Amino acid sequence: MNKTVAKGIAAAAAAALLAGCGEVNEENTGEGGREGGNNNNLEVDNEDELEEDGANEASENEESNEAEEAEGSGEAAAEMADTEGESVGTVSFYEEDDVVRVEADIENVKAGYHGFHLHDEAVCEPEEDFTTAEGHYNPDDSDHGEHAGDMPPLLVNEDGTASLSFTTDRFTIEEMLEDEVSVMIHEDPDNFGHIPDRYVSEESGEPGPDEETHDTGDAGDRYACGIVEQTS
Ligand SMILES: [Cu+2]
Repeated sequence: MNKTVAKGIAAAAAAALLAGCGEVNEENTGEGGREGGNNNNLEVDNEDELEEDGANEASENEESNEAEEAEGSGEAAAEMADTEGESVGTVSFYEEDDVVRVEADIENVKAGYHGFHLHDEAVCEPEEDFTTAEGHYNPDDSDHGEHAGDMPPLLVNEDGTASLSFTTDRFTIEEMLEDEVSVMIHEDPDNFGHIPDRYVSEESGEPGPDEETHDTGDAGDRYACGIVEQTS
């Protein structure tokens, strides 16, 4: 895949989008958000820890991690924090044969379905409502629903917790780390671009999904963000 070129095309094409998932902001250092509240109050669940990652033993419910790397139990992980800087859990990534297993262990999020994606930049800036994480991770310049970073929605229970485990062959851990991406939890459900033709967009006047839906899945504001970091 020619990610650099595809990313450039996607960025240019999406430049005029509204706020939300697809908003693209050209300037980005890839580093600015690293201290955006992602490293505190980590709650690490080591039940699924892999054998080669012995360093995290007995760190369950550990509360103080000062500027350390994410301590999820996978080969990569994102410590998720909301716009107030409060921890909302961890998303871990494991290499598994030819796929990547993604495990989300989430808390303190409002009940219901939430759009759940990889976004293009490893930047989580709450003061920017996480918009500087850019649009969905989409190295192939696809429409929403087919973005590499489109993941199954989070279903959050009444007590604010969610647990999700699935596999995907749309990216590898190596690609994620190389391309520097973030994980995003949105306020609203994701429609995956599934808008039947009997619906006509007010924006475009055309039936079916409009450009914003194609880019964002209409998942609304960005609720929590976490930078994907290597853990082993
Ligand atoms: Cu998103």
